[in-house]
Amino acid sequence: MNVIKQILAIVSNQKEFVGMIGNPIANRFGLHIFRILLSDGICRIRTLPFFFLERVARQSLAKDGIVIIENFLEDAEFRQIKAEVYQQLAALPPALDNTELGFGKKMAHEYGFDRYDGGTLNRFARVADDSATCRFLTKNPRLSRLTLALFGLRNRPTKYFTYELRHGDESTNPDIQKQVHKDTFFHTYKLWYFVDAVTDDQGPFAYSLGSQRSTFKSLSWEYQMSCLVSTMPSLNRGGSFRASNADLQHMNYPLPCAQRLPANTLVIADTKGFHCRGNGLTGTCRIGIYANFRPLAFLPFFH
Ligand SMILES: O=C(O)CCC(=O)C(=O)O
Ligand SMILES: [Fe+2]
Repeated sequence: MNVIKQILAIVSNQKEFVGMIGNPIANRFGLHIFRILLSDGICRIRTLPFFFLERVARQSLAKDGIVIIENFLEDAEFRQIKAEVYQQLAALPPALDNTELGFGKKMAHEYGFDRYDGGTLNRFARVADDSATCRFLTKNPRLSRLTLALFGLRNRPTKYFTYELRHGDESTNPDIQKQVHKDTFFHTYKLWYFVDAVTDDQGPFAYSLGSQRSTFKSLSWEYQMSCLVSTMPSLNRGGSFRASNADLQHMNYPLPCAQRLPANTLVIADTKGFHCRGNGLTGTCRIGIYANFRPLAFLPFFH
């Protein structure tokens, strides 16, 4: 029974290097690389039926790993959503104080949940069915075309949250999302719709363009990392590998590029690629709508 479970783990989304996934011999034989290449292939099959939709966005995601659409909504829609987002966030009870160092646990509340990444506070509040956000954004027909074309997944309005990110003090409790990393070994997607301009003060999302594409050099780095973390239990086995600037250079990937953007911009990123959160001013907020679409890495259809 346990053997079957371990084998099934290989074709699951598990990214932590524990059990079979963290087996040093299996990784020496290339298990991690096998999972990357197989999930890359499955991802192509998943999006294939929608090849005729959103050609420009699809090309941009395939090339750069990120799609940026400025002026995504009509001005009147954008203004309504912005007002609604501010109203909703202002009505939330104050966030609990942070008592932990590092990546915090999800703190569930009736409005959604809060989470600290080091000193950075993330507040996620569910989007109501009768809201302007739902009418104009989460049920937007173009967004439905984009999720099909880019992820091969049906858009689901319940995935979206009103989102406030408040930067903490890096010197007392550093935010590990500010180190360059990849979220997973397979293609997975995050989406932000910003209701304010994002400048350096707000700590813009930064992305290493093209780093979602597997290359010989990136796979050889992944191979070394997989052997390293599976043989040294003291290392972080979370599977969201961190990369130094030297690592990126070695893989021929550019350094992450900060996405300073105007309000009313939609950003979709494949967070298999290397990225990080910019270091914003302590106490400054980045506000908008957020969604995380994580496909089943080894299942092309029927999500
Ligand atoms: O907030 C950001 O800019 C990105 C944080 C991050 O690394 C993530 O959500 O995966
Ligand atoms: Fe990330």
